[in-house]
Amino acid sequence: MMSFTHPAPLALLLTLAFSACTRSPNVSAAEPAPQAAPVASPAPAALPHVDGQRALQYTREVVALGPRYPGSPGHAKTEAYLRRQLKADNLQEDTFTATTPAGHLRMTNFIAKFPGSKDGIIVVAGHYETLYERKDFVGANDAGSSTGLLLELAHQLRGRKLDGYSVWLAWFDGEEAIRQWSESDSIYGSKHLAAKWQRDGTLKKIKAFLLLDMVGDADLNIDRDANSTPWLEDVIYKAAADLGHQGHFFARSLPMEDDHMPFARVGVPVADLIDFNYGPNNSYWHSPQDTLDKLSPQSFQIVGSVVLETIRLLNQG
Ligand code: 1BN
Ligand code: ZN
Repeated sequence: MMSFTHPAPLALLLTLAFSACTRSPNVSAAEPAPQAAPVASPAPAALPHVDGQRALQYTREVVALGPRYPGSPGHAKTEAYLRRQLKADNLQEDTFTATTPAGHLRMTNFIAKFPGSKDGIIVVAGHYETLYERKDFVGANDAGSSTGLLLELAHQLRGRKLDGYSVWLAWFDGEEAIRQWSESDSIYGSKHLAAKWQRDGTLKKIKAFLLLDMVGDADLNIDRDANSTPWLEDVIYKAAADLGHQGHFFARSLPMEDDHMPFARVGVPVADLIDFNYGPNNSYWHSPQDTLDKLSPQSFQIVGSVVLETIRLLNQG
């Protein structure tokens, strides 16, 4: 049985020692199957180890479905793909009708729940849809990367007994503006889910909300978001430093408006892990150049392992 409760150096050693057995033998061929991670004897189950190649493979498969803006064929295919990948994961679908400048649009958030022994929830989220009516934009990094990395986190958490807080993974719809980014025209999915979780009491149980966006850039520099919760960013930085990845974190600080804001506004501790410098002067952002060749498995591995280490630290505190 894996545990998040080992001291960091031991956890790291065991992670490294067992990392070979956590890899799927053939992740570059067919769509990775949504199987439970092995838990049976004789070998003890490995600690979760993020496989950057597999995260990139999930991303590749999502990108291959085409532009995935609400109402597009690629969006419907992505919904079906997420359902297939997450069918073993207590998947909840949150479908709603968004009122947008283009009229009423049907949107769906997906939430996969991995129960823990401790009272409280850590949410890790990202968005999966792409820019509205942009047929020239496949969004490999924005936000194929977070879609793929969240699927790899699900792969790691699947079938494990979590000793700490429950971990809920969320794939948001409707992050991008339909016409022009504003408070009313953006982040439709996260606004909807935060309001729903406020009504049903879920928000009170959330200990931390970690947002992933644009995390696959080969030139990885995660910004420190001035709208996020400082103590939670400090935990993330400690996690990064403990793993030797601090050089990729928080060299620059800037305020980000993104899917974490509806949760921040109602008092949930939040952190937006975003690399908002994508290509020369951020020129690949929202451009047809946001393609798979700009991404690296190492970046997925770094961000994913920092997320898991952050969860382990939060469980200790
Ligand atoms: C991030 C990726 N965002 C959209 N796609 C949020 C954002 C909105 C970033 C406006 C900068 C400006
Ligand atoms: Zn975007």
